[in-house]
Amino acid sequence: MQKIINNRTKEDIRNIYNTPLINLIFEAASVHREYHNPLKMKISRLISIKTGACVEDCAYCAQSARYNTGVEAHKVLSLEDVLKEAADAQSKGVERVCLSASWRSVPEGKQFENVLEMIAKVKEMGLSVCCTMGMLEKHQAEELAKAGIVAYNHNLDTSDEFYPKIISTRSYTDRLETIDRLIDAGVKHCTGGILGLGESEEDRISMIHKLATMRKHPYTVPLNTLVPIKGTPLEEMPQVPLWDIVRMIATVRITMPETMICLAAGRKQMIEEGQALCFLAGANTIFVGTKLLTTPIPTIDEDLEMLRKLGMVVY
Ligand code: SAM
Ligand code: DTB
Ligand code: SF4
Repeated sequence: MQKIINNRTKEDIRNIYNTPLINLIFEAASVHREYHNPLKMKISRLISIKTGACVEDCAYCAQSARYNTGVEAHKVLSLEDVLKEAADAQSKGVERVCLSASWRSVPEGKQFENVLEMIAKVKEMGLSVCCTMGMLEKHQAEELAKAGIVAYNHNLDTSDEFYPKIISTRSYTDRLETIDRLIDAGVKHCTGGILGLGESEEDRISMIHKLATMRKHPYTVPLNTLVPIKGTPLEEMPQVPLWDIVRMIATVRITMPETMICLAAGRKQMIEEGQALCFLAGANTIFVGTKLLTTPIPTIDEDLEMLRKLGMVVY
């Protein structure tokens, strides 16, 4: 087993990224089976506890209040509704849920206590819980650690250099600060990005470099491919070629061998054979259900059938 390295140079990452694809996939698949059981697929379900009306201007997002996307904003879900969705997921064999909120940063006071209660109650059902709710203060990260969440999703989305072209209402440094607070508090971070924002290959390499040189590698790297949303500045972006996604997954797998890789947004646009290549290259977790947050995904029955055909088992 190779050692876990977090001081690779950008040049190292670039060399791995530019390996001939057939060799890259083979190498990634080899690393993958040294560190993970290649037949195992973690499935989880997103529950959007607050949808839409977000004050941020992320150019890809259906939930930003700046764009006319047709997404209906709703107030924070009641505890009862959250538990209903969690029970529905559990009845289909899902063991993990991720509570998502369209907040710039996690609110203080009553609303935060409300979230902590949701986490506790969902855990009481025997499910494990992740969250993604925007930026966090130090004490909030500590409270979430106490609440016993599996991980907190907070993406870098792209490179430091390209970031201002996509989001102007917060900086890359803001994102990194929240990730630092999570690490300090002992909460695992789930940190990745999106392909297809108009970024260059160098931006993709730069994002992987940032992730692979964190003082702690992310517990999970979610890789999203842009689902173009009508009404956003990125509505006309072309579809990302499958090979780019596979190359990205393989590079993340080789540079962060212990990390889980989530094939997140974009699966609806992929054929099963394409997804199989992603799993071979190291992706080992997916979101299942009827939708992600606002966009469709394959049905859970379709997903379970695909995994059965591949001989994979869900947990
Ligand atoms: N509001 C929180 C935040 O920004 O951290 C959490 C939810 S936010 C929707 C989580 C991630 O979803 C974003 O960082 C982005 O990577 C991904 N995402 C959002 N809209 C997307 C889209 N249209 N296509 C692909 N990925 C998307
Ligand atoms: C992540 O990186 N991808 C998930 C999860 N973290 C929260 C969300 C994807 C959202 C895709 C667009 C939508 O459905 O609105
Ligand atoms: Fe808000 Fe998150 Fe969407 Fe950005 S990605 S607009 S912060 S919900």
